[in-house]
Amino acid sequence: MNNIILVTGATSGFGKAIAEKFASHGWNCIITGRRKERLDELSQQLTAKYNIKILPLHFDVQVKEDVFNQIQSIPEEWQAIDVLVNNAGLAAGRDSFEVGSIDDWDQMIDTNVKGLLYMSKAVLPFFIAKRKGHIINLGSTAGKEVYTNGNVYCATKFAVDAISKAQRIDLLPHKIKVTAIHPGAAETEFSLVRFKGDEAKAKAVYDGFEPLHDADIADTVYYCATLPEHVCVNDLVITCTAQANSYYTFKG
Ligand code: NDP
Ligand code: 8X3
Repeated sequence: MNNIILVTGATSGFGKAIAEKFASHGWNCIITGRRKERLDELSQQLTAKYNIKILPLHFDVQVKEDVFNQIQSIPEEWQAIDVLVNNAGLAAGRDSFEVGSIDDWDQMIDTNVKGLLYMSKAVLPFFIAKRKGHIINLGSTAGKEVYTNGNVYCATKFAVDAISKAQRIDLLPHKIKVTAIHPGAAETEFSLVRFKGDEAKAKAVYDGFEPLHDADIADTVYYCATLPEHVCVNDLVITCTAQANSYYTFKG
């Protein structure tokens, strides 16, 4: 019987690399995202390359009804989920507070905070039934220190930090592990999304240093997910060597 991981936001960046990492180690993967073609393509690639099964689920984590309908109708053989990775998320804009877009704020709060809450709540009955499970939440260094013009994005990642701490306490009686992983700058589609398709602006974020790669985060998630049953990494901050925290990155 293969282990099962559910990773949200598997159409790009960390989520895609996490799915590939676990698939390469024989895990069956439930992969989610809004871009159906990318989910189907990844599904075909991973099943062809590794001897595993993939269940692609196409939905928006902001839509509460869709989250619960999709998770509650997972076929029985897929319900024995071992690990939930709440990875789907984004930054929208990097503007000073007084000029920030309220639509951007809503999208970040609805995805990074409410989406993570809905997904956790929807999957928990499966974990509670077997008194075992592992929630891995993607926070950020932005959830440890607020930086200039990070305002609402930072607030959503502070919320991920707080929710992870709360889940860890409340879910203790159910023997559920909760790990929060807080990466620094990593070159994925993150900045392209943040700057709404402006490639030059997105690329400039990583000028002059080597940022984290998506595979670094996939390796870290895999490490945390495969520790012995009595061991849990609670809180992990990971940056590239050139970065100390949200403020200090050595470029050049
Ligand atoms: P990418 O933009 O490469 O990937 C984001 C993923 O999230 C995509 O698969 C996207 O899928 C999914 N997603 C976004 N919104 C939704 C939604 N409403 N419903 C469902 N899926 C959604 O970024 P990263 O891989 O870099 O980011 C992954 C996570 O890591 C995010 O939570 C981000 O905040 C966090 N992070 C990123 C860092 C970085 O520097 N890259 C550093 C620290 C944390 P689709 O568009 O198909 O729905
Ligand atoms: C992503 C890293 O520094 O752009 O969470 O906020 S940062």
